[in-house]
Amino acid sequence: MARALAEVERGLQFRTAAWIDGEFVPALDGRTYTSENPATGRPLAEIALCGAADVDLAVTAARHAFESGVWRDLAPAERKRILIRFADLIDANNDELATTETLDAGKPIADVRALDIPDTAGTIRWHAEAIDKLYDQVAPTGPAAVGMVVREPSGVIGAVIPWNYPAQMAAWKLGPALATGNCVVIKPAQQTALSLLRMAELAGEAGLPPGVLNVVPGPGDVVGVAIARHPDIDVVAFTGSTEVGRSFLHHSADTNLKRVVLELGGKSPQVVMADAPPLDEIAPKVLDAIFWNMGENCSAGSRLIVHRSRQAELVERIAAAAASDWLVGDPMDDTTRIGPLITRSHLERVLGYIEVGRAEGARLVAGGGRVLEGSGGHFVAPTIFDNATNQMRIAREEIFGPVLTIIAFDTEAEALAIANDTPYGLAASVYTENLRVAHRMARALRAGTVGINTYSEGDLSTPFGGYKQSGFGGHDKSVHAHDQYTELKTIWIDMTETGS
Ligand code: TAP
Repeated sequence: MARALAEVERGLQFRTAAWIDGEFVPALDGRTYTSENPATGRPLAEIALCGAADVDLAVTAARHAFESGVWRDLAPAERKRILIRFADLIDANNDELATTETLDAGKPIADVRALDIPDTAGTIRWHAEAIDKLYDQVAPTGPAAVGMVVREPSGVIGAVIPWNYPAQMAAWKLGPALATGNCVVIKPAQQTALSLLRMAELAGEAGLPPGVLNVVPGPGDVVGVAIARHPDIDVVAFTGSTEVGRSFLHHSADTNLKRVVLELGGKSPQVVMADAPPLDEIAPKVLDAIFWNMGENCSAGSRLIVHRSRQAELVERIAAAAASDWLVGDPMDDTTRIGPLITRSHLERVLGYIEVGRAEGARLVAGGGRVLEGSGGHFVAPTIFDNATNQMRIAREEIFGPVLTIIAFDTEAEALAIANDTPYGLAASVYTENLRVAHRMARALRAGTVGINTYSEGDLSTPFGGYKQSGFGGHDKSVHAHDQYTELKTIWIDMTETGS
C-alpha cells in the first residue's frame, strides 16, 4: 500500500487556479500564494490568490446559472443523478484525493482514505438521494382556498470553510446546497484548497453545469469578507472560529441581510460518572474524542470531567495509552495516528496553551511538548493535564490541538454544572450504566449532540450544530440542513367562484 501511495504522490498534479464558471482561471491580478506541507514545513503548491474582484466574477457566474434555471429547474431526480455521479467520482479518486489532503493538511493517510474521502462522497450522495423523496405541504384550509407551502432554493450560497476537514466540510455545505437547487461560491481555507479544487473539477466531469459551483481560494480577510458582504449572495454558511463567525453577522446586518449560518468552536465535556462502564472499554473512546485529527476538531472532547472515585485509574490508563497508542509521525505513514498541526503559528499557539496549563498548576501526566522537530513539521505529543479546575484557561478556551484537561467532581449536579459552565455548546458525552442518569444528563446538557457511552457526531441522518456560541442559524447534515438553503413560500389559491 505504501508503495502504491508513493506512486500516486509522484504522479500528483495539483489544481491550483480558481474554479469559476466551469473552468480553472488564475486570479484576475495574477497573484499566487505558496501553501506548505505541514509535515515538512516545505512549499507544496502555488495557488491563485483571489480577491474581491474574483468573488464578483464567481457570484456573477453563480447568479447567471441560478437565474437561467439550468440547475434549479431540473427535476430533483435529475439533480440527484448528477450529484451521485459526482460522489462516485470522489470515491473513484480516493487515493489521489486522500494523498492530496494528507500532504496539504497533515491528516493521517489511514484516516483520510478510510473516513474523510468516503464520508465526503457519502455526504454528497446522501443529500442527492434524499432530494427526490421530500414532499412539500398543503395547508389545512378548507374548500375555499388551497394553501400550498413549498420550499424553493434560496439562490446563490456563499460558503467559507476551515482547514481541519477540508473535503468533508466542503461536502457538508455543498451536499444540501446543491441538492436543493442552489448555486454556490465557496472559499476553502488558504492552507487547504487543493482537495476542493480537484473536487470542483470532478463535479464538472459529473455534469454539474458551469457556474453552479465556484471555488475561490484566497485570504479570509479579503475573499471571506467579500463573500460575507456581497449584495448578490442570499445565504452565507460558515464553519470556523466563533470570533470570525461573529463578524459574519455584522457583515450581513451592514449589507443585504443575507441569512447567516454558523458552525463554530467548542470546549466539549466528556463526563465519566461513578457508574461508568469498565474503564478499559471507555478509555480508548475518551482518547479518540480528544486526539482524533490531532485535536483539530470543533467537537473535540477536550474537557474530561470524571467522578473522583474513577479518576486515578482512568488517568493512569489514558496517560499510558496516549504514549503507546497515539503514534506521532509522518502522516503519509499508514501507522501514524497523530500528524503535524496545520501551521507553525498554530503549533506555537498550542505549545503556548501547554505552558499556560503548567503555569496554572494543572498536573501534566502525558506529552507536554513539541516532537520530531528535525522533520521541519509542526508535531506535538498528545498531552494530558490532570487536576485542573474549570476556571483555568486550558479548561475554558478552545486549544484546537491534542491537549486534554481533566477535572474531578463528586456529585451529578456538580458534574452537570461544570459541563455546562462554558460559552460553547457543540457536543458532550456521558459515560454511565444507569439509564435514568443517562437520560437526565442528555436532556440537561446544553449541547447540540450528546453521546451516551460513546463519543459521536451521529451519522449523516442526524443534524449537527451548536448551542450557545458554538453555532447560529442552522445545522449541517440530515434533511434539517436543507432548511437553511431554501425559502419557505406560501402559495394561496382562492377557490371561491363568483358570478356562476
Ligand atoms: P477561522 O480562522 O475562523 O477560519 C475559518 C475560515 O474563515 C477560513 O476559510 C478563513 O480563511 C476564513 N476567515 C478568516 N478570517 C476571516 C474574516 N475576517 N472574514 C471572513 N472569513 C475569514 O477558523 P480556523 O482556525 O480555520 O478553524 C478552526 C475553527 O473552526 C475552530 O474554532 C473550530 O472549532 C471551528 N470548526 C467548527 C466546526 C463546526 S462544524 N462547528 C468544524 C470545524 C472547525 P483563511 O484561513 O484562508 O484566511
